Amino acid sequence: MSRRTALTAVAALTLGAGLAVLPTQAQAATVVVSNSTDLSNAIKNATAGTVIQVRAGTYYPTATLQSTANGTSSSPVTLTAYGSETVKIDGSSLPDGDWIFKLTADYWNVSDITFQNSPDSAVVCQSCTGTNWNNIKTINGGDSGFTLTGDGTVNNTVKNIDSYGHYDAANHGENADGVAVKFGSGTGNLITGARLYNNSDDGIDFWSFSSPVTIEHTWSFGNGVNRWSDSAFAGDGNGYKLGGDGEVVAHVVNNSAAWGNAGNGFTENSNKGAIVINRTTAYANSKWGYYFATGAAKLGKNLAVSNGGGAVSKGSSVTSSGNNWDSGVSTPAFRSTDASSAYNARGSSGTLPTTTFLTTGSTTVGATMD
Ligand SMILES: [Ca+2]
Ligand SMILES: [Ca+2]
Repeated sequence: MSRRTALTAVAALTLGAGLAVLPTQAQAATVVVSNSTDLSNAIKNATAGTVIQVRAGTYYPTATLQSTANGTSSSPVTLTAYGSETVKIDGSSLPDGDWIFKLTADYWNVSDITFQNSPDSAVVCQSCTGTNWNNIKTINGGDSGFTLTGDGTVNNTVKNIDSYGHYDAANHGENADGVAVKFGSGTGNLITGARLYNNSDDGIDFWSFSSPVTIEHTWSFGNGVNRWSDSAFAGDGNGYKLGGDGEVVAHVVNNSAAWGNAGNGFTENSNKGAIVINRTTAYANSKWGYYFATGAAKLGKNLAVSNGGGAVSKGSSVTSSGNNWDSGVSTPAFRSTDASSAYNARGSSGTLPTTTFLTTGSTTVGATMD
C-alpha cells in the first residue's frame, strides 16, 4: 500500500467512524533497514502489521534494541532477515550488563537472525503473548541466550533455535543457560527443534516458572562443562532443568535428547509436579540420565545409556513404564555414538540436521533424533 493510499484509507475510516485520530507518525507497513539506528527505530516504533526486513550484515547496536509495541493475532509485527540474507546483531558495542534485544510486547514474529556476543542475556521476551521465534541463533553471550520471563507469558513458540556458548563470568558460569523460561507464568509455551549446547549452566531451565511448558524435538548437550578455564567454575550442567523454587508444575518433554552434560540429562530440580517425559534419550551425561527423586514425574519409553550416576533416580511417587530400565524392556543398540553430525548445518527450512547419532530404529523407546 502506498503512503497516499494508506492516508486515504485512514481518512475514510475517520469519516466513517467520526472519532478516529490520525496517527502522528504513521509507519510504512514494510521497513527495510541497513544500519543499527534505523533498526533500533523500526523496532521501537513498530505498530501492528509492521514488517521489518534487515539487510545482510553484522549490526553493532550501542543500546538495547527494545519495543513495547504490540501486534495483534491477525496483524503481528514481523522482524526478519531480508530475503535469504545473513543477519547478525552483535552486542560487542553494548554497555556491560545490557541485553541485545528486549521485547515486552505481544504478537511478534521474529525469524532468521543471529544474536551474538551479548554482554548479558541475548534475547529476553518479558510477559509476551503470541510471539513466534523461528530459526534464531543466540551465541556466546554473557548470560542466558534466550529467555521467556514474567507473568502473562502465553502462547509463545520458539522453533529451531540454536543457543550455545553462553557463560556468565561474574558468577563463574552459574547462570547462563541456552534457553530459560524462568520467573513467571502463562500457558501454551512451546520449545521445539532446539539445539542447546556448550553453555556454562543448563541447556534449558524452567526455574520458578509456574505453568506447564512443552519441549519437543530438542537436543541439549555439552552444558556445564568448564570451557573457560574458570578455576571457580559453578555451572550446573543439566540438559533439562525442569523446575525449581517450589513451583509444582507438570512440564512436558517429548522426543528429545540429552548427552554429554556435566550434570543430569533430565531433572525435576525439586519440582514435585507430574512432569511428563516421553520417548527421550539420555546418553553419557556425567550424573544421572533421569533424576526425579522427590516428585511425581511420569517417565515413559525413555532410553538411558552410559550416564555416570546411572540411568534413573526415582522417588516412590514417580510413574515409570516402558523405559529401558523397567523390567522386560530391552536396550536397543545405537546406530552411532559419534556426535559430530549433531553440529551440522540445519536443513533449509531450519530443521535439525539429519543424523544417525543416538538413533536406534526403535518404535517403542528413546528419541528419534529428528
Ligand atoms: Ca545454575
Ligand atoms: Ca540454570
